[in-house]
Amino acid sequence: MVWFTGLSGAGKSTLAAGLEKALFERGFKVYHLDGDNIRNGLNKNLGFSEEDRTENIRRVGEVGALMTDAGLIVLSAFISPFQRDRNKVREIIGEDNFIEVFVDCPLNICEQRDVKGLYRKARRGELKNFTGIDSPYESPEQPDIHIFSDRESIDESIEKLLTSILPKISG
Ligand code: GGZ
Repeated sequence: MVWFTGLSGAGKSTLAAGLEKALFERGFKVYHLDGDNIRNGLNKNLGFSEEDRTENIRRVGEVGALMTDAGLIVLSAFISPFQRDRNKVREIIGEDNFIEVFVDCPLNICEQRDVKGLYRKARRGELKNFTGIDSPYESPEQPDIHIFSDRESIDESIEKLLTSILPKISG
């Protein structure tokens, strides 16, 4: 399971989608989990309190474990702000099958991008518990792969991901 973590707007879903395509083209059976297919369905009842985020990540980990068991390469793109929650998923999936990818982008750049206007809402107080504004994000200390999305092009980042991941999932 390839686990993307990072702030909203850092580029997790974009990179997961790009990696999904690159792996699919190489013949791998791959599935991409993110807010769109998880928070609108299985995790519909969860919000953004600390407890709900922890439960969100736990369920994604369990679903990822089942899909991994079924032989899929699972890519997940969730903020997953707490190190302990990411560590738990690593335990569920198993050390050998878990690759943590830190999509690192300074908060001010994510805020400038503000693709969905959520940072602006959070700054105005219209959206509570927003990661990076009034809810914490714990950066991974030792990610398996470290992407600097403010300095690397998407293609460069995908190349970096493939170089590191292909040897682990091939044969
Ligand atoms: C963070 C929020 C919030 C709050 C709504 N905090 O940029 P997006 O829009 O598409 O991605 C964000 C997504 C985060 O959901 P996750 O399931 O990845 O979060 S976690 O892992 O912490 O459980 C953002 C949107 O949901 N969003 N409210 N308060 N992001």
